[in-house]
Amino acid sequence: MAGPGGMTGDMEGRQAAPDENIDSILTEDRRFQPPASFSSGARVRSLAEYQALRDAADRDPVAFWAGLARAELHWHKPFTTAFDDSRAPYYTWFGGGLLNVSYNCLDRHLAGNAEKTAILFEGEPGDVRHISYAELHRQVCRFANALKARGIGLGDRVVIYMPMVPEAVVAMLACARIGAIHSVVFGGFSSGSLRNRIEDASARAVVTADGGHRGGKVIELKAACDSALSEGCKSVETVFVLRRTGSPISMQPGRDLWWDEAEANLADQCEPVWVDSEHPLFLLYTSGSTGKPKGIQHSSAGYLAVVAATMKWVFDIRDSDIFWCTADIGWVTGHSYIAYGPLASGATVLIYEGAPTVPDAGRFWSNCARHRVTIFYTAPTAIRSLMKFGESFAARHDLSSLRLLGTVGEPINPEAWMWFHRVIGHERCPIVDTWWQTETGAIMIAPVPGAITTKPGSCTLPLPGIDADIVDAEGNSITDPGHGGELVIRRPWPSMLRAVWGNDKRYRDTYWGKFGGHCYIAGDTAHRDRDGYFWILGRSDDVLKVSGHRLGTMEIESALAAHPRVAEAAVVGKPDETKGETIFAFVVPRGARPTPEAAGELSSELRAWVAQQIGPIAKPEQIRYADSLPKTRSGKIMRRLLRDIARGVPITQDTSTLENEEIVKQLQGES
Ligand code: 7RM
Repeated sequence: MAGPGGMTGDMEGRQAAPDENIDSILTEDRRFQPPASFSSGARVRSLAEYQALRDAADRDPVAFWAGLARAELHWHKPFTTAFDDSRAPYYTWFGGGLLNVSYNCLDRHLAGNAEKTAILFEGEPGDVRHISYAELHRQVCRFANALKARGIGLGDRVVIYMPMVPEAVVAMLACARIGAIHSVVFGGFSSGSLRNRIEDASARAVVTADGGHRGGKVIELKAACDSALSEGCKSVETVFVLRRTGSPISMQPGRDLWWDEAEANLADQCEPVWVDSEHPLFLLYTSGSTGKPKGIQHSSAGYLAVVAATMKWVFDIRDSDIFWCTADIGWVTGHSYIAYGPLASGATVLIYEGAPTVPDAGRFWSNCARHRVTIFYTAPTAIRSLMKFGESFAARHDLSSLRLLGTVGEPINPEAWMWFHRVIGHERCPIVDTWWQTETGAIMIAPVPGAITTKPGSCTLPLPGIDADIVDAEGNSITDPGHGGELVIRRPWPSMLRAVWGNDKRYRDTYWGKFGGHCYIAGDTAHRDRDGYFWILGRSDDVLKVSGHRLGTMEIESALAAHPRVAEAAVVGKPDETKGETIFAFVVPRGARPTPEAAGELSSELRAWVAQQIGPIAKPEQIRYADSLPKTRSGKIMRRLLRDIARGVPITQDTSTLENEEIVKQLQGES
């Protein structure tokens, strides 16, 4: 599968040997200039214009961001202190200012654009709805009033566990309207994961649905919610339940309320609560290198300002665009580029409920054609899996409305990039490969499409104001082409995370704990090429990206270890052509190692167990059993050895210190 540049998907994978990557990057010589027709009408039209923006930001970053925040947002009261680093790394932005995020996403568009479609919805079964800004405003106000009627107010946490329907966005904006803090939990997470998140945030309310449509099946959200709430979760007073699938569910009197009944007779006007710039807009739990996901806390003003700016810089958003981001609302991509970015921009956003392969592998292209999508933003894993079905599915649909394509979530291998470019973009649409994280809030490194020449597999250059760098172990900048290091951002920016909910130390240590502070550590490794372009190699910590979903190896290990038949477990990622990575688990069983026949059965049981503990996305693809795990003298699991074993490549580590070398054979499945 090597492309003309000789680069394979594998080499792009996490923690591939640095020299393999260097070779591949140095030999990828394809270049794609912004089409003149695109540049001429773009918001940023040339390299010079991009450079001027960057220079202005570098000369005086605080003044740059302050100007941007004034331009992008409606302020109820202007801010007085653009940036405060006196409590570093607990930085604050736009102090003294008051605003409301839902006002910025709705009310300010009503004067000129009330009847413009805000949300264009298509359910998996094919039901379509057009919701105007005026109608969305009414829905948000009504639901905000329903939250208030149940005592929810400023600073209260509300967990949203919903299918991909417009009401998920309505619930988010309703929280923002009254200053409640939402925490959206991905609908693919299990009741156990939901419970942990409810408890960590002490949520007062949960918003869910009877179910959702996905992959031709009904996802039973309310049932999962009931099971989560059956233990602990004492903070939850109300569960709002949207009718979506009509599936039979049970309602607990006093606690559970149907969405429509909760808002019956309530006004469709609701005064926005003006909050401080730094008031938390949301928490979003994400995996790190410990067993416990962290509640990433975002601000109101700084977050929205940069998200709105990136809609212009990266997506070149215009009034006539139909913008479609295929992410789930439960991930940060859905927060920033389904809900807040498009709506703050007054754009029309398509929300699609279901799977890409229902009724067939042409569903994405059919959606693009029927809704005249102009900007299409998706994940490399989705592109790779649709590529496998061939070109005929895309050929059957009219993709002429598309003008810009984007990717996010993991490195894209040049082969998939080229397919996206040719088969979907008809060699006409620039591709923006966008690097960012839950923690960064908005896109940080990506081509500005009218200005930057792209190279397949590179996210190119940092956006204006973003001081991205690659450093060695001492924090020194690495500029030599082909030398990898830690990806960092050298100064704070407004949409950065503000906290890890309830854990200031984890925030400080994880993100700012090295290189003398003031330097944000992303947890990724990267290289720069001769042109200064960034090439992301993968994570430098124990975080996996499986089909674009972020998971921690430790989380999966602790789920496995909680099973009565498991004594110990180690999980590593194995590069995969379609999914990016798959989960490979090494398990030390309690008692004797299972016979080959019994192993199959135990593995099915463990996979089901992990699905129940975390969610189906966390199921190990492969499980191997051994009498013990390989450890260093200090007792650390030798993960690099396990990764080599999972890949099936020759072992390069010294295994002579292992107490029992026979273990390696067991782990390799040979004895
Ligand atoms: C937006 C999102 C973050 C991690 C990040 C990287 C990886 C994201 C790209 C990428 C290569 C990209 N948030 N990542 N985008 N790697 N190229 N364009 O995905 O918090 O879920 O994950 O995803 O490893 O650290 S996330």
